[in-house]
Amino acid sequence: MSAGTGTLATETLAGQAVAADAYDPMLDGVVPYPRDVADRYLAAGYWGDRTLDRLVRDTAARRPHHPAVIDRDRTATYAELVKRFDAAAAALRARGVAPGDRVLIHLPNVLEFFDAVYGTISLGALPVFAVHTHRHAEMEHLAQASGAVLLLTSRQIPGLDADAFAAELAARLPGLPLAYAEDLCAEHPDGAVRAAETPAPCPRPAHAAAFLQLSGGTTGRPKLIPRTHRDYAYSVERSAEVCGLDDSTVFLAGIPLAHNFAASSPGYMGVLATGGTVVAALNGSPDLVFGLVERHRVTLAAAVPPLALSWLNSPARSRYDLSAWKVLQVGGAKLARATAERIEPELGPRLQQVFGMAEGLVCYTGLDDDADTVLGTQGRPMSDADEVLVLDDDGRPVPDGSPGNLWVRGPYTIRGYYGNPPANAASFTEDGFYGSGDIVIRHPNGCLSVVGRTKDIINRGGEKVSPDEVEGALLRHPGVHDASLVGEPDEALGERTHAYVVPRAGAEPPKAKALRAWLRTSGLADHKVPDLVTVVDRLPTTHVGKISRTTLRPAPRLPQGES
Ligand code: OOB
Repeated sequence: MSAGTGTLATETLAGQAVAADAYDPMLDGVVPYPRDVADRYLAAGYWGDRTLDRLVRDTAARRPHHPAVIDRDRTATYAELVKRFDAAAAALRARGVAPGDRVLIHLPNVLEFFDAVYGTISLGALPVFAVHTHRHAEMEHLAQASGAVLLLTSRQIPGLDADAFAAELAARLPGLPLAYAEDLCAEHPDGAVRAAETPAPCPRPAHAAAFLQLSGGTTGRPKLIPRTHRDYAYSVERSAEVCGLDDSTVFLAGIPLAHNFAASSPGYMGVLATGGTVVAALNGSPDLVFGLVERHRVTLAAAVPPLALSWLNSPARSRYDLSAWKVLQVGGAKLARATAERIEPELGPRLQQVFGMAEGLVCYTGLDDDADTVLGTQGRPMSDADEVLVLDDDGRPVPDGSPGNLWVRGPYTIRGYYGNPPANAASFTEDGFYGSGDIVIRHPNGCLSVVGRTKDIINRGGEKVSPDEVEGALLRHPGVHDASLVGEPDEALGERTHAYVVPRAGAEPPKAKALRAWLRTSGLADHKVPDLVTVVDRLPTTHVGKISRTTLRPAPRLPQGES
């Protein structure tokens, strides 16, 4: 089953095989950091030698009996969690997964998510982070793009008939075996993992690629983002420091743990590296979240803006004791100032804005920043090694206070997507700066405000929707001649999706409700089904005949002074 592992030399470090060359990320298609830059990051201590499972194993050695993960009525202490990783790794190995293989992870926020992720990592294989709301259309793309050898899914995905989903995938992806993460530890219950079959913790060195994340901030289908152990470990540990985590932190994510925000900013990885407790919430509904905050004395929670708004507007909050809750992090999409202003007075916790991207850069507002900074900016880059440029369309720096395109380079920002030279040519400069497509204003104190996006992706409450993908799905409907999807301002979501559909001549014009139902059954994730559908006679075009999404959009999307 092994693919793309590169060559593992036999030099030995603490009994483990490591690559002789500490620069090669050991995965085809990964763009490495230039050697002189890597030397600088190593010498300055940004990069260390711990793998991501090692961060948790070290905590387990320090406080084995502390609760690490709580999922409903199940609590795993650190010692138990690490045993589960080893059992899961042994089960995966028994299924033929080898170091360097890719494993598609499709799990909600449950204890088994940790088995799947860290079991895969402990084996030296690479998780590919699908989101549990993805369905077969996304799975096919991700399986193909990553070359995954196994899909790990769950019987606990809300609203999904797991057996029917498995049967459908087996028919569409006959070459991709599927396993339930719930079976991994059952196949190798704690005591049954014999020393001989327990793989050594992660046989890959810290400079190797650790996993593939999905891009959220660009156009088209999600691209695969390779992160190395050492760059991600730095991002996680620096985040934990900036956010003031300690071993009394109790963290709850209202969003999927598979997303970069909930994973590393500081996310479950930051908490598990520091010695706190992660409370797994199956969804972000106010009653569930408030109940967990009260019961487990949650101190830190992470949400996207629409979720934060739903918590704010829920009458349920007065019924719960939320007094332990110190900080609410909001990120993933622009938080309206009016919402930001209500958080501390109405909900209790202090607000921390988080502006990040799976490609790397993460910015935080500080817990002691003044009100204008916390309410009106998305924070400052977390590392003094982040090189942030704000440039006009001709690549010239714009002064502080003026909007410009964001470009970034640094010790935890990737140098290229996985196996995707065209995307790299479009999004990276030759000297390694990543262009996020965000239009930002830098303030004199170094904080950034996000004011728009140059690219077309629609940010529907933190869920990124690609017009190309939805239009492609619409075009497969027999009654549709052409279609265009645009984002429109929406109070709750930030942006909602609006599909303009041209009916096929001679066919019965599709009805909005039926079309939306059809998209769902065609395998598109729920959040990608358009919020509004309007049937039109024709779509506006540019001078060269391309469909003009700009003309369809109801209002100018950028502040004055920009074009
Ligand atoms: C996070 O990561 P992605 O990869 O899903 O999306 C990145 C894009 C950014 O380029 C930006 O367009 C948008 O999402 N975004 C924000 C934002 N945070 C992200 N736009 C405005 N305000 C914010 N606070 O979304 C992500 C990764 C790590 C931490 C937090 C979010």
